[in-house]
Amino acid sequence: SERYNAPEREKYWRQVWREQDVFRTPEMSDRPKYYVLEMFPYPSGRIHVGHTRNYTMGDVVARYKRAQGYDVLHPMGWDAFGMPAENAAMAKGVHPKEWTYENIATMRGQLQEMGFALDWDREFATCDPEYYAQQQKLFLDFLKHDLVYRRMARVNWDPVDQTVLANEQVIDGRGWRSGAVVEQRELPQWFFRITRYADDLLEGLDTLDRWPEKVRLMQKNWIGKSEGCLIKFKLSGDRPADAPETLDVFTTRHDTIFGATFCAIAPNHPLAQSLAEQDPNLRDFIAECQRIGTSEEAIERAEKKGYDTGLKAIHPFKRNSRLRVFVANFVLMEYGTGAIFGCPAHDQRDLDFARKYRLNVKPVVIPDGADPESFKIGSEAYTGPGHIYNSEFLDGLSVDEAKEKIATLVEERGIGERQVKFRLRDWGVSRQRYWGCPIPMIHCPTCGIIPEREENLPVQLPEDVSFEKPGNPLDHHPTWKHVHCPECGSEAERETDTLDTFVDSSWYFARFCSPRADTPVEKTEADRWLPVDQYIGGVEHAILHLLYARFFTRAMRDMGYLDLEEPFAGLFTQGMIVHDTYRSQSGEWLSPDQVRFTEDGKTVEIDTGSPVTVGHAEKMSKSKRNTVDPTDIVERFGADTARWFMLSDSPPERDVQWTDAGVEGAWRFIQKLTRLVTDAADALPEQGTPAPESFSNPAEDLRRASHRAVKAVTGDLEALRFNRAIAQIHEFANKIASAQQSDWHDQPDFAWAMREALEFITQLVGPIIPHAGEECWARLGYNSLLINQPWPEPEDALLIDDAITIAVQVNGKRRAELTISRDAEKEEVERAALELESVHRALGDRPVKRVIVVPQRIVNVVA
Ligand code: ANZ
Ligand code: ZN
Repeated sequence: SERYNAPEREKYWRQVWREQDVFRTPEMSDRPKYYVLEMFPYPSGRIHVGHTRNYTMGDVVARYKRAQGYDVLHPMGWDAFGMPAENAAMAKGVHPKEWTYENIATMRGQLQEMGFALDWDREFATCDPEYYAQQQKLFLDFLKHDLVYRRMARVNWDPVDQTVLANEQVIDGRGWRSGAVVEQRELPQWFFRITRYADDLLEGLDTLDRWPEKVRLMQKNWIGKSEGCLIKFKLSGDRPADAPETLDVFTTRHDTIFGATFCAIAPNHPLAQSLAEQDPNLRDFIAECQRIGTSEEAIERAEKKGYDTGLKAIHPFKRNSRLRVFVANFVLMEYGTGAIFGCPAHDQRDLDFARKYRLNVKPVVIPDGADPESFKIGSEAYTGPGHIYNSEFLDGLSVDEAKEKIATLVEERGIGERQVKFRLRDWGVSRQRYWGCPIPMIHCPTCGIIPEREENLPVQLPEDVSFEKPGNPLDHHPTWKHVHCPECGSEAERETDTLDTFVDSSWYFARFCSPRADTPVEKTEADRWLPVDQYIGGVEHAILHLLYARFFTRAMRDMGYLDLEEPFAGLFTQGMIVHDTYRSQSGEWLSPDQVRFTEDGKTVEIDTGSPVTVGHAEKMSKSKRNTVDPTDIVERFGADTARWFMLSDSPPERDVQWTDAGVEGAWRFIQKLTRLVTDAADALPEQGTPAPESFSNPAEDLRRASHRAVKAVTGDLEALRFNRAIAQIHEFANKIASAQQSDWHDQPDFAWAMREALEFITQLVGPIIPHAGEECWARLGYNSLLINQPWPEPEDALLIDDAITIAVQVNGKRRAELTISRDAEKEEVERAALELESVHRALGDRPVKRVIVVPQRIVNVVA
């Protein structure tokens, strides 16, 4: 038969869907709801196949749940603020707004081409003033609830570009664009008080049983709850006049207190700062430390360095032991108290430091059973379990017992206390950028910093901005920031910082419930749809985005907007699509159409014939020229081919290798499926023909395969095992194909079973390759759309592996047949027999006296 022209037919089906408005979210009903969401894209230019795998998974879930009878919400939008738009403005002179909305238009078209069942009426971009107006409203609510504040904070400052840089824009201590050595500056910054929810965010993780374990663990570590102890060390030596008498350290290993051999403070600790006033060398050292940057990773990687202040800290339990006090680059001001006692034997950083400055290494914890004489610390600190020794009154105690003892003593003596610290910091949301949500605050010389009035929202971005001068265009706009104070009317200035784009993505999922509301969310709609039942996205967002969204949900709950804590009940993190890369001998990246494969298995450049270096399975990136544009695939093979291919072979959480062979394989399957349906269609009974009384063996056999396929694929889709669902469907298709080899159409029962099989396979592929699904459904004679069909339900009797059929009698008269597993227990056979409709009828009102079961033969119900 004729080939199925996918690209052409797909266009037709998409038009039918559009005309019948089938993707519209249903009105409120009694049906259960299901909210499926994929992390919304950044409109960078074009959709990339890597994205489409993610959206295909979401689409399969959305279509499957819809068939299961759920009201499904499946929206799409754009995470549209951010640096790349400004970079494009600087590089190409396009306005960020124009650049962004043009990209959105292109990418929307590409997503529509993939046939995703998305409710486009709910679309929005975070740079739409309607969206950020509501975000500004939320900001003001946060302010009222004391969830926003302003304080000085360190930022990376690029002295050439005159701009603040994000940590990831600092590369080896230099500005990513200017190449200038980055400085640390203190600037007033806005913060969200996420730490108020630290405990709550931690505890909530336990309820997220449909999240990957590794993501929960990453969040847990990020929040980083530590139960420890604050200990005050008396200072001696030449202390600056304004310095306190004690050095407060935070430790989680107070059991190792007798192993302390030095103390260290952060370069920006107040004590370091005041010492530096008198000491130019220390000033230089501090400046050097600050060049490492503010990111924890950078600090972790840097070589451990210190500067001896000359001060001494007196050991709290050993009066005659005086510890040197260093300023050290590995101590962070932002954690604990910004000061530590160092115990080199049991902490690796301390050990590296001690080796460098020739400090004492004194082990105080020894593994149980080890010999104290021969137990030595080499280049690795001992951080394992054991008991305490070399520690006077602590000797012999376990680590936990020793901690308990020290904490109690410290509290009794008033030289410290038990403390819980979190690694989690408040969230700095200020960005000195143009293309972001303006912070709705006003600086008045008389009234201070006050909120813009709600009725004046949104504080809209000006469009006439210039990117010629370095720095924040909002700041040097001639008029925008000049306003009158809403309180006193005097001349005032708008805040020119905009919000971190992570703010935009922290509540968009809630906005989708009522995207046009003139409040951030409409309560009834949010109550109807939230939480998101299935969220799908990249593991790169496992920490910040998800944590911020969880924070926003809690904050919005406390402000009365929402009635839940956890925004995402189910989370799935998908793997990437990877692709070979090709590099010429001179090191240039080549695109796949510049190379060919020789017969003896080499890869060569088409133009020159010279050999090419192949990089296997690398992440797709424009610079390596190994990206695949979904539009090319859609035009050549059809969207279904791309959809089928991306979910085949690899488990969805793993990476999948993009190969031409794989794409062709998917295309061939779709051809095979449509051929199976088309070739059989004319010989099938009419749709809706009642089932024959009984089935011959080959027909029965086909029916079993059909019902088993339904059962198996359902289970796989429920568990998001798309590749396994596809494998089951392949097997089922082979079964149908071999059944079609026989003379099935002459036998009405077999023909009936064939229709059933073809309907089932069409329904099963529907969520994955929806265009081909509609095509087959129509070829099976239906005028209705497949997308509106309920999901098929397998008959239990046909699922039984080794089934037999036995007669059921009532008072000795044959009344029914029972199909049941050959090795069913007597009780099971009895129960199944009594459930039969015809047995009920035969019994009427008479009570059952006895049931006689002859296994594998007969059941007699005696009334
Ligand atoms: C003494 C000690 C001995 C420590 C030992 C560890 C091992 P967690 O558990 O992650 O909370 N620390 C405290 N404040 C710090 C800061 N601002 N910058 C860098 N390090 C800091 O980490 C707590 C431990 O990290 C503390 O316990 C402290 O070192 C260090 F064998 O105190 B410990
Ligand atoms: Zn004022």
